[in-house]
Amino acid sequence: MSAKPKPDDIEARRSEYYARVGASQLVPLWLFFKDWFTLEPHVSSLPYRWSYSDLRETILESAAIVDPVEAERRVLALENPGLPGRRLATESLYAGLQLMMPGEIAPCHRHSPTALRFVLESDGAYTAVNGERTWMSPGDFIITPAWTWHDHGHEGEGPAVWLDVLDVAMMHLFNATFTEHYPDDGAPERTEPLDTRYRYGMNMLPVGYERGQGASPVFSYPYERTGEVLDRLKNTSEPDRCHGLKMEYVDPTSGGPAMPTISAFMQFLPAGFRTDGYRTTAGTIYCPVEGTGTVELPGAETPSIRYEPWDIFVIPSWQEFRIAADTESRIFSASDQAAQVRLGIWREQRGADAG
Ligand code: GTQ
Repeated sequence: MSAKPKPDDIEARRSEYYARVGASQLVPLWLFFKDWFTLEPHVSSLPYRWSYSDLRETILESAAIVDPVEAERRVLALENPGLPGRRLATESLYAGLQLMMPGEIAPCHRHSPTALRFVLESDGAYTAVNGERTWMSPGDFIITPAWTWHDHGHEGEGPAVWLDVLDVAMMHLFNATFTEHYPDDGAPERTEPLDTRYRYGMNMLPVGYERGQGASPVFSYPYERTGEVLDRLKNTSEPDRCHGLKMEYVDPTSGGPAMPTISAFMQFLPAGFRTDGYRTTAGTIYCPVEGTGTVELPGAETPSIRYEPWDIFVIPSWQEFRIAADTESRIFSASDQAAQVRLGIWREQRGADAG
């Protein structure tokens, strides 16, 4: 019969046991079960805002320090203050601000991480995806699907600045990161601009087109169209209590998110609109295009964040928030919702009691 050990024995026996199993690369689950299987997400990233007027000045200075050929990409990563040294905006997403000056070229490469660009300033810059150029204008949303060749150039005037969001942390987690540089500093043969839009983005598909699991074959979503959509719908739609009028950028061949890992949206909030409390497990990076307002963050160390056009702010996973628009606002956002939905783990909670 095994007697229950005496209380004075137990601590010593446990310590001895933990040391012994530890030496064999074993760890008792009961020592960390509660740390791991939390009742709710324990989130390290913090709500944070980068003001564009500060960012702009800082990124422009980098033009005198490094060129995009030496740098590969001239980008300042937006590092979340809750993730020091991690180079990430949220636990799963990297965000960076990229600068191109007139006449510059950023060399052609490809990588397994998926990228999106959201254009803040550009008059004559382009990004090419597998040889097809798309010209960039403020508010344009452009994707660079995993493993597609891409290079950027600037043939116009003034600085071109855009936000990059990449799923690098997910690729690192899976140890699935590959990068390749186009041979001999070249680039794929140029194809006709707009080819993919006419082929896949006009409510028709080539006969025999096989829908893949990957990203949208249409890679450019001009703001001219996005803005027109919001303008058309704002007067005829009742705004959602939590989102206002919010539209998702989709793969027109599947109806699903434009990228398999990252979801992207544009939302419209009327002047004076204050959203209901809301939270989601998808930590989100925002970039307002128009309007000013306040993001209220009940329970957070920073109780609120002000926003102006082109600021970039982060709302972490499971952080309750409301957006109060002072003036009519249009806000771009990107999150890992697409990946979470595919994995069957995405959650949201609507309503003022979310926190
Ligand atoms: O433009 O290809 O911000 O490869 C980070 C990695 C941008 C790009 C980034 C990249 C790029």
